[in-house]
Amino acid sequence: MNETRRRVLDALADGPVSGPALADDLGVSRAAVWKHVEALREAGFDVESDEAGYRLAGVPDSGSEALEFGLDAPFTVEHHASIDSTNRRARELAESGAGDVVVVADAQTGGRGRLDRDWDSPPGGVYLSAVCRPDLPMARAPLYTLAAAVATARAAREAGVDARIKWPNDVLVPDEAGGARKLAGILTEARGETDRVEWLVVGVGVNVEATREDLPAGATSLRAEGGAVNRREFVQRLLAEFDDLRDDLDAVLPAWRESALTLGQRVRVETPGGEIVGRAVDVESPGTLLVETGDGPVRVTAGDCEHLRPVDDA
Ligand code: BT5
Repeated sequence: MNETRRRVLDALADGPVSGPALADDLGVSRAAVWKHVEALREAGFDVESDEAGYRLAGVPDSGSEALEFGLDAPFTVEHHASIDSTNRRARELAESGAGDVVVVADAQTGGRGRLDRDWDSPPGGVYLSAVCRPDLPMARAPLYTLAAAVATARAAREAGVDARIKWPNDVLVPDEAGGARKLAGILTEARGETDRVEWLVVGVGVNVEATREDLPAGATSLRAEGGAVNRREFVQRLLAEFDDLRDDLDAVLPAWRESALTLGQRVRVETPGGEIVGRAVDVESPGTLLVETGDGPVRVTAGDCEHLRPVDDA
């Protein structure tokens, strides 16, 4: 958001503040202050005014300025009510040199999962893609995916939903029947050379308001799980957690293990080289799953993982 707009917003939050005092403070005209206040109202901010001046009485749930206001991470936000895919838009921004931008949408018309699968993106969700330009060899890039999964699980738990991570990138909510439903998924895309990442786009899709009927089988949403649904707070918490972890990559694996649903479970992993069945015992840098099989330990770097219930566990 524009610097003057941000300062007006901060002053309103600390208000009441009169238009002339604010104009003086910011070194702009009263008409300029009025324009900023009107633009904020237009963006959904509740700005009250009386003889004492202007005062911020409410912040909308969504919108670029609302998402940036109070955000404890150095991202600028580009918000869309609806877009084809936030990852597609973020890649475009990355290619044009942008960094530390997050594209956020309330709905997507062409959301993508891994391997070009579809990501159902009904309105009322959180679909976001962060453009990062880390000083990192490509081999460590998967840590960003794990960091995003941890950040999402933590933000969901903060909202009152017991979210856990299934290797490598699914955020699930365990159910009473011993299964789990998918709350969120993560898709990371990157460009660079072996020794250096040029950019990373970390995309996160979270089901927030949707009912289970609106979602694919086996999916759930924060609302369906009885979570407190304030999309702005959720996005800000997720981004702040993600920002903390990307600044401290050594903390990612311990944090991932703490949130993991996969570790200790019998799993079947479909990998490009075939199927691996065994007990998932650990995750190693930069996100490799260690599976104890009948033939000894196997390290899996990529694949689709299924948690086996005792009945499948033949
Ligand atoms: C993922 O892929 O889980 C990564 C999803 C990433 C989506 C975000 S949204 C913001 C950004 N912009 C994009 O275009 N994408 C990213 P994968 O592990 O391949 O899982 C995909 C599978 O999950 C699908 O084949 C369905 O079975 C299932 N699925 C689709 N939509 C879902 C939803 N809304 N909730 C739960 N499961 C879903």
